[in-house]
Amino acid sequence: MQHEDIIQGLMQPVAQISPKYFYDQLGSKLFEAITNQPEYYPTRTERILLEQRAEDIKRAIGTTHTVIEPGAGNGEKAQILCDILKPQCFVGVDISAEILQEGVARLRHADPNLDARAVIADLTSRVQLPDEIPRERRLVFYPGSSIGNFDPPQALEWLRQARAWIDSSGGLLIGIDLPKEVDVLEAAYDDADGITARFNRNILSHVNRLIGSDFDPSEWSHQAFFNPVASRIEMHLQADTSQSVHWAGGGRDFVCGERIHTENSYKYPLQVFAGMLRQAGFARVQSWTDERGWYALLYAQP
Ligand code: AVI
Repeated sequence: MQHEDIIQGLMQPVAQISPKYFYDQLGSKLFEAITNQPEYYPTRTERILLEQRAEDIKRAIGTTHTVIEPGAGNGEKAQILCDILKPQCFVGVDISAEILQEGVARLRHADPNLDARAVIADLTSRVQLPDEIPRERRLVFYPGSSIGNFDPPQALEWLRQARAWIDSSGGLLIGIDLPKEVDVLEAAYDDADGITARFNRNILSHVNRLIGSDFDPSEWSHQAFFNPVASRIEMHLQADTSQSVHWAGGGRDFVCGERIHTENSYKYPLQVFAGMLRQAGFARVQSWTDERGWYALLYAQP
């Protein structure tokens, strides 16, 4: 059955839904809105870091033939990097076809000489890149601290996949969110305008469409807190009332206060993450951080 993984997750002792299901059309728009909230510092901090350190980053990376961006979304960050590196080819990989295709079209419009392509793929599985993409001088660009949404073993597996996409002439430029004061972290995942709460609840509407369930999103509250043991923000949806939810061939009762775990966002200390890069086959690692030490960009080479 399609989306069997969703049902399996919902039937776990602590119900869970993969964060990849946040990103239907509305979810992708809400995520974009989150990145503009004053509390959500990662996107802004990364953009400023990229712009301020452009010369150093360019010097470290050198000539790049192809930029590959998994999770490219609307191509906004790709635009900044392509302006800095001037590659000949850009390959955006994303699960949201429409937004990616618009983003790639925008990049092509900004630079008609750029060979910009879209590869629609689910990044939670191994992705095979089309053979015609040249192997030399590839740069895998993974901004936005998206690596933080994988659990550490999956993150390591992802870094190994990135290593397999490049040869010895290539590299990986990756953004990570660093540990910091709990208040700052928790506010970033629970903004005053309630956009993150809407984003979290919207996963239930998406799941309803995918598996034919009858979740009532208005019966669930957004929860976001820092788990210091695992060094991660956890997002959950908490049932406001006891309720029964049904889907084709099954269902589950939730008691008032019971939670569905929807996301982890890991905050890695720089040295811990540099160690993971080495484990994944990247021998040389350089990094840049903002003045507050909140966010880091790392450039890793084989
Ligand atoms: C996409 N990802 C890096 C975001 C994060 O910060 O973990 C997703 C997000 N969830 C809530 N706010 C933002």
